[in-house]
Amino acid sequence: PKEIFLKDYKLPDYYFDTVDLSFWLGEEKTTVSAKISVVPRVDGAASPLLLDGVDLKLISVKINGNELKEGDFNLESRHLILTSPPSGNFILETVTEILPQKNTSLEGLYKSSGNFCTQCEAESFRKITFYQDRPDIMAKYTCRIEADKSQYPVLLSNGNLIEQGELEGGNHFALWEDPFKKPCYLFALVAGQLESRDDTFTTSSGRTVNLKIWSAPQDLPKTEHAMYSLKAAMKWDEDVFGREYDLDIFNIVSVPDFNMGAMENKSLNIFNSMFVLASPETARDADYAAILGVIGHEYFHNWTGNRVTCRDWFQLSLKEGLTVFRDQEFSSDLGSTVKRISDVSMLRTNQFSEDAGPMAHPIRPHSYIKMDNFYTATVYVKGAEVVRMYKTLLGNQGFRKGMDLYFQRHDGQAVTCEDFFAAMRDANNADFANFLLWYSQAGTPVVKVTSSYNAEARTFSLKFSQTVPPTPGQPVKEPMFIPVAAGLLDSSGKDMPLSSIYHDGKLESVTCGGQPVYTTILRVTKGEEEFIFSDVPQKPIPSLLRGYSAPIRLQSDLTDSDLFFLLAHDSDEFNRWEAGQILARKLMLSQVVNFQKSRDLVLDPQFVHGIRCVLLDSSLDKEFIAKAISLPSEGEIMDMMDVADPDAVHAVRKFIRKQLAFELKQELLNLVKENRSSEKYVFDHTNMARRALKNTALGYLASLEDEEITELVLQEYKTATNMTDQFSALAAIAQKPGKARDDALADFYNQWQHDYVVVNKWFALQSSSDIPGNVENVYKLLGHQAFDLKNPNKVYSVIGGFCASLVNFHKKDGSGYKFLGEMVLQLDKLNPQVAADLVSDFSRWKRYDETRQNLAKVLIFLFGGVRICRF
Ligand code: BAL
Ligand code: ZN
Repeated sequence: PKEIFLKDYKLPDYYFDTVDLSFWLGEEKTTVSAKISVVPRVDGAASPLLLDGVDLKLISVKINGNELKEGDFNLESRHLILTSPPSGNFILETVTEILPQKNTSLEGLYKSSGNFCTQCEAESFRKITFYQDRPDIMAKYTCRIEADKSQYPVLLSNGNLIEQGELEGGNHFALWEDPFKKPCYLFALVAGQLESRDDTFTTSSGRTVNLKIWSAPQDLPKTEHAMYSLKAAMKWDEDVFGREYDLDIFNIVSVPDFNMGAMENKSLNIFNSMFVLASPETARDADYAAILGVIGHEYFHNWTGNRVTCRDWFQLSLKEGLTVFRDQEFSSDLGSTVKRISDVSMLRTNQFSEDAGPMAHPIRPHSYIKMDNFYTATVYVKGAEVVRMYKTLLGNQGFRKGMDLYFQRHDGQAVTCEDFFAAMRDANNADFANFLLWYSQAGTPVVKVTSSYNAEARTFSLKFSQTVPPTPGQPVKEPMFIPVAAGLLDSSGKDMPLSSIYHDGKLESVTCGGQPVYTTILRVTKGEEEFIFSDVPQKPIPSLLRGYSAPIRLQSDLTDSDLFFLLAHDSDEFNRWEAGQILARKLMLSQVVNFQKSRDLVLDPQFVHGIRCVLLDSSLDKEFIAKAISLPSEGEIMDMMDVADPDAVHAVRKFIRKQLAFELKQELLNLVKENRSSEKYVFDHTNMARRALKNTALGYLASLEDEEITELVLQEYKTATNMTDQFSALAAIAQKPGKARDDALADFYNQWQHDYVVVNKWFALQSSSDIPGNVENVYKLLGHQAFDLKNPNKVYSVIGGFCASLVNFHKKDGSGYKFLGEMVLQLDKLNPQVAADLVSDFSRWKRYDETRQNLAKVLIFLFGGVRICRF
């Protein structure tokens, strides 16, 4: 396959107006008939029409009813080329055969767990029929499905069901019509033995929408939370963005075998069952929250992605970054007060490492070989941060104005990131300087800030300097436009009123409606830049990058005592947490040096004191406390080192956790006691926060070598009345090898072996364990009766889970690399997309020491033999 460049984009020579598809779903093969009305872009021009097609058997092709003969077309391995189509509009009809039963790639049409199902994004519609498989071809579709009625009683596609009926031989059909133009990646078909949970939603204009969530009959009781989430998302999009749903039916289907988390096909969302199915006994709070977020995400795509779609795949972040931003806001508005903290942690863990490695790419890549490899943390999560910056700069109302203009201008169109930028700018008459660089420059900007107070002049200065590190293909970078939300704390910890700032030789007022503000947005746009706050009566402690207002690494001159002060007082919750994290990172890095020099590890008593104060502060939200006492991840610390040392980082993190548990044992025991509840499970903030704090405390305690604690944790496991508590206790027990661990894991499997979603959690808990030599256990899990290499969820649980334990994956004997290498080679034959995804766990091999690099090179040689090699 060849590399495709953004700069080479050309308008298509032909558009498709209507597409009538007809499927005969057979047991050996499926026949697909497509009737497409083709409209040349330029009247009278008759250039060849190139159709994409992969793994298709062409049966016939007709133009305007006349069958084409050999010579009228070229059939290549990935294309059907009509060499001289008629000038003017014409009707193209093709008949093809495909083999969904043999399709283990889970792309295009496939059959798994007894049902037919599709996945077309990004470029897999071409595995269903010959088509111009690109998102700027938007057409109106009908879809007729015929199949055996007893095996496939439910036949679903996009849009409205306009006809259905019986056919000879026990077969039946359904005819669906989608009144909205769509790109082919949003096409969907599902057929099988499914049942639905039904409900309705009344839109703001009074229309009734029928909602159906389909699953295997036995799973139906576990779709209640998904339905709640869907209705909440529909209401939220009306309230916050004025976006109403546009059809009379909305279907969600839960399937066990799916490459992605979910897919936003028009009115027929298909979901990986892990993001639909939940009950208090089988799903944790985190699962409930993820379902809410993913159901919201796919629903929100109806406007940001479907009604307004992408011109080409380089623009993926236009829909994904925007929709992730929308789902983050939705989850946050529905009560998750620490959502921002979780989202930033995710960005730091997954995206920062991508941005600093060989796969670094801007949120809008310049080129790709296989688009599937660009469904990345950068496109999604950094993309969402870029959208968030518009909101930070424009405020709620300005951002809404920009969104309204975007929909007004582009409804029904396939557009670009510049179109989004222009809508935001034009709706607000805004000066966005060089903001577009966020779309083209890769790498995480590093911003240094130094501060000084002038008591005589009553001014406080902040000097910024920024650099964007070089990334592959981009050795030199320009300064970015970075919005820095800033406030100043006085000596009592209160926010000082801010009224004016000297900047660029001018004194600028920062008041709002004549009133001083407590947080202001500094627009940092140059390599070096100074902002001087005027009228500052005492030396303040600055709180910078409040709410994490830009996706950067900020290096400030705040002292440890400033950071402890911010941890105790900042009115910005995010920065309060951040102060604790900076202190923890410094502490961990200092101990890594001790470990490497074989010196004793020590825990700074001031740090223990800071954590104790947070634990005992009853004014704080419990979910916030749980976050604030959690240490940065091992990956985050390794990212800060010149040469990553997984053994040292692991030992240090473990040491600090254990030492904290030792010092704070009584406080942690109290938290466990005070936050237990035997009441019925409720998914709301208060209860989730309580459980989060109790279980975080329990996790700390379980790191101690202490009989009494082992008893306590076992007791928590046995008396748990919901999965959140049961699984947390199991994870706590599983920290240490031994009989208690083995027994608890066996007991858990016995209890839940009938539930594959729960069994996947059980797999992941074991495979991601940091117990020494865990690779042997993981090999055993591959042979477990519940494991199946064809199911992506199981692969991610067992193989992906193993790679998440950095200390075992990067083990110096090379056993972890060898394991991944073997698995990837096997998987590449079954499901290349999942194989490629796992390889990304390996992309930062150059960050490690020479021994590990040499081991890694062997693997890279192996990967080079398969086409998934990405570095
Ligand atoms: N469009 C692919 C799945 C998602 O991001 O919604
Ligand atoms: Zn999405």
